[in-house]
Amino acid sequence: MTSPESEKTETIEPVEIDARAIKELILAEGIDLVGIADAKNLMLAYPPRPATDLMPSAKSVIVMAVAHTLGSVYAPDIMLWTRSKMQTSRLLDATAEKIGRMLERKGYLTLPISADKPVEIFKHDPETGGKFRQTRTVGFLSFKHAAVSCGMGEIGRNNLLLTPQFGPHQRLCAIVTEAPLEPDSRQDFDLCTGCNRCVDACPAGALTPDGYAVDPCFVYWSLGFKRLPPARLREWPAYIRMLRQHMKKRDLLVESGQTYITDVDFCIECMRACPAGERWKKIRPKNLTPQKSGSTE
Ligand code: B12
Repeated sequence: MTSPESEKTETIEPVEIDARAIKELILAEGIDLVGIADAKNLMLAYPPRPATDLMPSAKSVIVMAVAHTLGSVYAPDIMLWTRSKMQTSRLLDATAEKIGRMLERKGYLTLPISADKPVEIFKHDPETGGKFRQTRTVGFLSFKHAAVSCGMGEIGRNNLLLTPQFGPHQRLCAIVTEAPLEPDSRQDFDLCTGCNRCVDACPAGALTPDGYAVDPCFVYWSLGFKRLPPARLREWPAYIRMLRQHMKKRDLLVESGQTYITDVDFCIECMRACPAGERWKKIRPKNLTPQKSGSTE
């Protein structure tokens, strides 16, 4: 029996599954960058999240990137960027599902991993069992590290993937598959000049020239708070003062409704401040003022 579905897909699906054909299909969907990494040779970070933990028979990891619109990056209110970010995620996720189903029709088990949540949530340190001061989250696969593994870019001082084309301004997604696709090799780039604009722009003090601290970043990104929950008794008065300041201007109930619907973020200053990205040289506005967000005092 021939179904309309199979008639339609036969004309667009490659006969042979190879890296070039898959990349062409993906780019034709509107994806800006695509690379392929060897699933058994991924660069890992801490905590390590190997692709073979997700699929022991995995051979390849396809990494895709969609650039944000620069207008949304420079928008006066972060909510405008957040909405635009959702659309980049949708394009990535829809393409990952489409390619995933196509690869499975060809006989290769395939797992698309969303550009967005879910993430694994840790209240306790898996090594020591001790309670973290601040809950930590980790992706099922690190897209940044997968992207570095296939020569798409480097990780900059802002702890983000920088590509020669778009600097840090792209959203990422990946597909883990049994399909044996020729991997792209890692490359050396010199995209991060160490200018420290991201360090200066970080409202939470999470970035320093020496590195990135996840806890203050998480607390600011999710709640707009510049202070971590108090670890000592003497830190409580300042923390309560900060909460009262926020409560004077904010309505957390209304905000959380909006956050659940549109996945509002509180901060992208480390991305915005970064001058890397060749494609945008001509259209990048000269002045960058901090974006208004729910937490702006
Ligand atoms: C969880 C998460 C967050 C969390 C935690 C960040 C973190 N680094 O852990 C929070 C909410 C804070 C966050 C913030 C941001 N994120 Co984020 N985030 C992710 C997500 C889902 C997983 C990150 C991850 O697991 N990385 C792997 C770990 C191993 O590497 P790492 O990030 O370098 O390492 C940190 C953790 O391991 C953590 N850590 C340290 N010890 C421990 C111990 C335990 C037990 C745990 C769980 C974690 C942990 O701290 C490390 C740094 O020291 C990814 C999507 C994905 N699946 O990759 C997006 C992603 C990395 N985020 C992205 C972005 C854009 C942002 C923000 C700008 C916020 C925003 N508005 O979008 C900021 C930037 C922060 C920064 N400068 O790094 C983009 C980056 C795009 C790019 N160009 O690189 C991604 C790839 C999403 C996407 N689909 O494109 N993010």
